[in-house]
Formats: sequence, structure tokens, C-alpha cells
Amino acid sequence: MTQQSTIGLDEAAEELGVHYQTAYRWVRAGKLAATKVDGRYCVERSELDAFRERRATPAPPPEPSAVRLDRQRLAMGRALFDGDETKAREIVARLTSNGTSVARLIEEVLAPPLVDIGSAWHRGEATIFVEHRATAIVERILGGLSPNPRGRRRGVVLVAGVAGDRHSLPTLMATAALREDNWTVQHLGADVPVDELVTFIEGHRVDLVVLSAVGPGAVDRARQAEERVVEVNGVPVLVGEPGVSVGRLLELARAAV
Ligand code: B12
Repeated sequence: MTQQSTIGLDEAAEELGVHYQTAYRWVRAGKLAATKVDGRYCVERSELDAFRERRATPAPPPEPSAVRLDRQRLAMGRALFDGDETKAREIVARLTSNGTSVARLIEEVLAPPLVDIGSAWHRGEATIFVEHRATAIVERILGGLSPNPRGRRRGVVLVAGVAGDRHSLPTLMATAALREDNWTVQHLGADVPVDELVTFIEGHRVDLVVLSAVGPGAVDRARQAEERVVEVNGVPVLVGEPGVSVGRLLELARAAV
């Protein structure tokens, strides 16, 4: 016997194991798609299956509030300044298990303390070892975040920093955020000569190039690299400047490809 492709709402309610009134409320609330045929609600069997699956999938936990992230950022700042890697890892583990996205974690919890440490170093209030130690901790944390989301990949992105810019952290941040947003990333790290970018793109599939630029003069060199790659490889290029968030990067990347 073949199954009917459309069934009545009473039958659908029975299959879902709920009272007719409950199923009716779901229809009225737009949660379960049904059409009226001769004054009677009917449900497509495919819709019923999809609804059952939606109900069985637990909703992701709500993301922490801005206030809560503020507190975590302050705690992360102290941990990074003091070189307390255990504490820094605890904060990250708690936030990721609470549903904080990698992009928000970077933007609201990890990047601001690094900017503060850079300013403190510039004012002579933090030693170089404080900055180096904090950088090393953040590198290990970012390396441990390996987002592998479900679903089809959007495309392949090459992420790199330009020649002469030793700031590799922003390239790591961009890589982690893009992977979370379903991109395949070829991460080449910092200080990559433009000829290498061109050669790499010639030999590999690359849909988008993302250049992170942070150090002195790096933005200008990244713009020159952009011109060259667009001209030779015909691939779109995005240049990230200091202070431009990874959230913005994700928006630009989606719009570019
Ligand atoms: C760690 C660090 C270093 C480390 C880097 C180690 C590493 N593995 O990365 C080391 C010790 C190597 C270093 C060296 C230097 N540094 Co330094 N460094 C920093 C520090 C503290 C953090 C850098 C960082 O990761 N920033 C990234 C995050 C935290 O900042 P962000 O601006 O929000 O970045 C976002 C975007 O980049 C975005 N993003 C990433 N990719 C992309 C791509 C796209 C398309 C988009 C849209 C967005 C995007 O993601 C980030 C997070 O949201 C900064 C402080 C600061 N304000 O950044 C100084 C800083 C960048 N350094 C500075 C300086 C001066 C130097 C040196 C010249 C020091 C020296 N005298 O040797 C050298 C330069 C070396 C070189 N040739 O590049 C200055 C730069 C000043 C300037 N006007 O350019 C800063 C600002 C410190 C300061 N306040 O003076 N540094």
C-alpha cells in the first residue's frame, strides 16, 4: 500500500502524538504548514516529516548577553596580561559551550585585550614579553578552535598577510571566523610576498582572497597586492584594516562571491 502524500490535520496530530488542538495551534502560529481543502486542514507528508525533524533537533542555547561578554572580556584581559593560560582557556571553553560564535568570541573577548596590550606597550606600560606571551596564548586558543559546520561550503578563501607584515594573529582570526561561516580556507599566514599569492592562485581553486593588514604600512602594501591579484588572477580581494571586525569580514566575503 502506498502512503498518501497529503493527510488530514487530525491524522497528522495523531502521528505527531499530540491533541488535534495542539496541531491546530501550530498551524495558526505558522509553525506547521497546512492548506485548507473543503474546509478541512491538510498537511503534506514531506512537511510533516520536516516538522518532526525540526522538533527533534534541540534549539541551540541562547548566546550570552552583551553584559556577560563584557565581564568575560575584562577577565580575559587580566588573564592575558598575567599570562594565565588556564584561565583564558576556561573562559573560551565556557563561552563556546554556551553557544557564543567564534566571530563574537574573537571580536568581543579576544581582540580588545590585545589592542589594550598593544597600547600599553606603546605607552611603555607593558613589556614586550607580556605582549609575546599573550599573543602565544591567543594563537594556541585560536588553533584549538576548529569550526567544522554542517552544510555546503560557500567556496574557497585564501587568507594571508602581506610581505613585511609579521602580524599573523589577524590571519588566524579571519581563518577561524570564515571556517565557522562555512568557507574552506587556505591559510598562508603572515608575510606572504605578492608573487607567492599569484603563483598559489594559479595552481589552486581560490574564489576569494582575504588579506589581513595590521603593521605599519601594511594596508598600502595590501592594496598594491590587491591590484596585482585582481589584474593577474581576476579573483576578488578583500583587505582588512585594523579595527575592522571579523563580523564585517564575513558580510563582505558573502557579498563578494
Ligand atoms: C601581537 C602584536 C605584535 C606581534 C605579532 C605576533 C603575531 N603572531 O601576530 C609582533 C611582536 C610580531 C609585533 C610586531 C610589531 N608590531 Co605589533 N602589535 C601586536 C598587537 C598587540 C596585536 C596585533 C593583532 O593581532 N591585532 C588584531 C586585532 C587584535 O586587532 P583589530 O585591529 O581589531 O583586527 C581585526 C581585523 O584585522 C580583522 N580582520 C582580520 N583579517 C581581516 C580581513 C578583512 C578583509 C577584514 C574586513 C577584517 C579582518 O580581525 C581582527 C579582529 O576582529 C597590536 C595591537 C593592536 N592594536 O592591534 C600591535 C601593533 C599592531 N603593532 C605595532 C607595531 C608598531 C609593531 C612593530 C613595528 C614593533 C617594532 N618596533 O618592532 C612590529 C612590526 C613587525 C612587522 N614587520 O610587522 C603597532 C602598529 C602601529 C601602526 N600604526 O601600524 C600596534 C598597533 C601596537 C601599538 N599600539 O603601537 N606586533
